[in-house]
Amino acid sequence: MQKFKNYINGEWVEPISGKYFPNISPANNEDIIGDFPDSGQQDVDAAVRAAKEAFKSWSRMPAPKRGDIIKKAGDIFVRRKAELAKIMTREMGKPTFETEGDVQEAIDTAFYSASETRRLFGFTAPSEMENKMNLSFRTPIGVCGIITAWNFPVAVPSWKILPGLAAGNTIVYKPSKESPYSGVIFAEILEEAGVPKGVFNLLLGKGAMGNFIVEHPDVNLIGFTGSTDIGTKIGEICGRMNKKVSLEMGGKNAQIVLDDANLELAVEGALWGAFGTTGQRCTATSRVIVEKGIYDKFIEVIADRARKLRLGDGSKPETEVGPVIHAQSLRNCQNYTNIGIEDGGRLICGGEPATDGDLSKGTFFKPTIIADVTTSNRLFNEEVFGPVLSITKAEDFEDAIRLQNHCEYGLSSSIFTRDVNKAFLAIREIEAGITYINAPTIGAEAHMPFGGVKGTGNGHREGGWTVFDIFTEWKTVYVDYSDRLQRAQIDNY
Ligand code: UN1
Repeated sequence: MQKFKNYINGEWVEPISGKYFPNISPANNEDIIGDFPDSGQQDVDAAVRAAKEAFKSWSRMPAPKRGDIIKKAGDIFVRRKAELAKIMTREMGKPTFETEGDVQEAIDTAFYSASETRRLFGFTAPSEMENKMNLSFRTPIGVCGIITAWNFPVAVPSWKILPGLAAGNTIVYKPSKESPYSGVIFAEILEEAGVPKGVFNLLLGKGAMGNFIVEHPDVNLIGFTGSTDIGTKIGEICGRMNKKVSLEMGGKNAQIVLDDANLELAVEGALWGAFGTTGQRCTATSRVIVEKGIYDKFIEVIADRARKLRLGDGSKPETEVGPVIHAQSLRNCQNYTNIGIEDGGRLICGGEPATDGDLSKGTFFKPTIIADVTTSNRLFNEEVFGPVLSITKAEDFEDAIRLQNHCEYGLSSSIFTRDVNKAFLAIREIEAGITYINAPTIGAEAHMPFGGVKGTGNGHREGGWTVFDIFTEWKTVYVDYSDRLQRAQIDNY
């Protein structure tokens, strides 16, 4: 069995404890991918020490020079795209066409972040006094602890790590224990691109190790993507320690379909939004809210299409939907299916694990649709993170918006309509960080702000130019060239 290593201070090293854990493919429980370090406090200490030391020189390197290295990382991601996608599919399950898209998102982020190093604009403003100049510019923060989930094992860490590096920070990165191999390749790519030693450090391990990163006094910022439960705990610790923290957590994203919508398109959108990545995206469509005039027709068409989706090993070209991540997730999908029905929903299709032939070796759950789900149904309100879609009937446009906003999360949203007025009203009224018009709730692009309102996050946006608000502090500078003491607010009034 291949043994993998951590990457600390420019070296590939074994965990100090000598402990490892196996990583098993969700498509085939006989396929053990390798043994990965089960890192602990001492490994975290070593990585943070290296990152703190490396910050001194990395933060002083001219930003465009850092950009050259990140651009090179993007080129290497291009070169290794197909190979990396295969590894990602093997360890987390989604079909290869999706993992290739995942790597592409990292490529886009690399090139965008690299270009931003020539554009990390500051602001100037007139001083209220004569012969004085007011400036402000972005400065890096220090050591950033990055903790991410397995569902986008390359794209999501790239959203944080690459702009974080571009801005002059150093990184201690803990990927999910379900996708450590993708983390190893990520580190290999940054190493080959010429990221100096200590600037980027990879620590493999389980959840408890993430805590050591969060609690480490020399880690200045935490960037987290994962469950609301864990994110909230991280937020509490960072609050207590006065650490900057960016949290990207759950979603219960809804797609609204109005009577005037292009029905075929709305069905296509819901299928991709709900069952793409086997429903395991924070942006996944988990609720469809359909206006009453086309409610029955919509259910008929989508059920027919959902039943025909081809489940299987993501490495096979014919596979449309891969496995869920592990047995616990499979139980969770079953549990929410049962809740959805017990709370008054009507099972339309799926609702059970898929076990035909080779599927029995993995953790597959049939694409599931439950209709007639009302706001009192727990399925309407709680995140499943799997291929379980609920459908709810709306009386009219206003009712659809009310149902959409009846939700503790606010990440993504969508509306299918041909009525331009209703589309614009929806943009204004929907409580979510992202709203799509005539497109599904998934599919954010790397150069646009990404994040949610309400229970989804804590007010930050990754992606685009806004990610630099996370990874930089503002330095304000006053230059007085009057050669006399000018007291603000006093001498000038
Ligand atoms: C996530 O599920 O954490 O918009 C990120 C999307 C993808 C990113 C999803 N580009 O669906």
